[in-house]
Amino acid sequence: MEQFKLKFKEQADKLGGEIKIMLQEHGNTVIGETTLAQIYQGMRGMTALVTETSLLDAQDGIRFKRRTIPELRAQLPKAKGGNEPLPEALFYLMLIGEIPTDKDVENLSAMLQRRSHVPAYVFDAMEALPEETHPMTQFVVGVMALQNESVFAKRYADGFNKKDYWEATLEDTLNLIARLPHIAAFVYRRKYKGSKIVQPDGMLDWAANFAHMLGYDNEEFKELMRLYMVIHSDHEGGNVSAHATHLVGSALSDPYLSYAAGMNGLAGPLHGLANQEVIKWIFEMQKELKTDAPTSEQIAEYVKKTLSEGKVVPGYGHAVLRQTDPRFTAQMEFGKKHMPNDPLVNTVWRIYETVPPILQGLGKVKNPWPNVDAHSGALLVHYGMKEYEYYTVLFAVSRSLGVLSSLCWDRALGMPLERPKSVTTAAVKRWLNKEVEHLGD
Ligand code: CMX
Repeated sequence: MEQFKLKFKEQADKLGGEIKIMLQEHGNTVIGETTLAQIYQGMRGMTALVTETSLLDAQDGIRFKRRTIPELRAQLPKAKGGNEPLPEALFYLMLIGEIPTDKDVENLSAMLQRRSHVPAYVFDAMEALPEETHPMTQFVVGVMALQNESVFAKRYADGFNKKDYWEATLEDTLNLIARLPHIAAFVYRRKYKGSKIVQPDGMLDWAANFAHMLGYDNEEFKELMRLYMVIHSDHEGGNVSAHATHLVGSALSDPYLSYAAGMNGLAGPLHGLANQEVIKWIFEMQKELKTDAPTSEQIAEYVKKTLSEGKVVPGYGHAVLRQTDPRFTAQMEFGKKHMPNDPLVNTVWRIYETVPPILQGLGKVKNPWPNVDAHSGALLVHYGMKEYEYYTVLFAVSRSLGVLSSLCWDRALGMPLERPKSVTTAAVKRWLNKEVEHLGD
């Protein structure tokens, strides 16, 4: 068995043992109360999941093994001549729990390269869709077609010991992560570049090869892809894409089925699709105002118009964060370094100065600050990627690193079927009227 797999198994066995003892000693410890409002209002603040890959702090943002985004940018290995962290290194950290050496990352990149072949029938399935089909739909259809390759599904059908679930899950995870950039690049080249496919370059790292297959060989764009793939990868377990992947995986659906479910959630405008909505909204603003450099006053007026039409300001707000998202800040730093005078990027920064006080003034928005999606599109447009409907596919490729690592942990720790209790409003009323003793009776 590959060294990487053995190392993961070692970590999982150690943690599994610790959890067993912890539950024997503290299994009945109460961790909080659930209010009626919480079950009607999206379960905000309800601790109900365990996710090993990352932990979100409302003020400091996401942490991976206690490391913040700025720390990751400083500590994770880089490509030769590059300054941004390699996503393979973060994947290693999420599974093995330590910062890898350059050699570890090289081995992992090579392992992904070896597994990256996508069978022709997958592309045929995507080709069968009308070209105008949304890129996220084309992408998920590709993933679903590839499900035929699932090692977990095959071994389960043959009947295998539950002790081996983790290994088949990790096998599928590695294969899927290796192949996703090919599926994603195919969607882009098919829809926007007349199906002129770019062959992979086996000498490049995972993110740089993805950039290359998309048709962007600019070194700065490759750096952007490395940063992009790192910062979008994971945001603890309760967000829609991570939670959906985990939930579906809890039925022992294989990693292809589980990841596809998560990505259908990512394709919602309140989640990952917000990155396309941001650029669409800015382009519409520029068109209406007849300028590519709107002033703060013009932006403020446009924001008020958006709100008066009953729409959200895309890229702002968050269910957990209560500060500017450090993933926004990391992209802002990238912009200041590589394109300080770009008009669109400057507009994103002017929006950042203008929107928070307006949202604060509404008195109901819990977080008026920008999230990751407020910035990403402007950086892509700078390098010529203007097809904003495609942006969520980039997010999806990155998110595979986090949600599939989590699925490996789920299987290795023997996480059970997820099945919380639900109630009807009639049952709630009966309970409030004291007609029954327990909610749900
Ligand atoms: N613009 C306008 N109104 C907003 C808002 C925004 N950016 N963010 C929140 N609000 C509103 C909500 O719609 C809600 O209004 P109602 O009470 O009238 O329904 C109210 O403020 C309270 O919402 P909240 O508790 O602050 O936020 P939630 O946890 O319910 O929702 C989120 C979080 C992200 C869905 C919301 O802030 C939003 O819709 N933002 C815009 C879309 C976006 O950027 N999504 C991407 C999030 C990051 C990601 O997953 O990729």
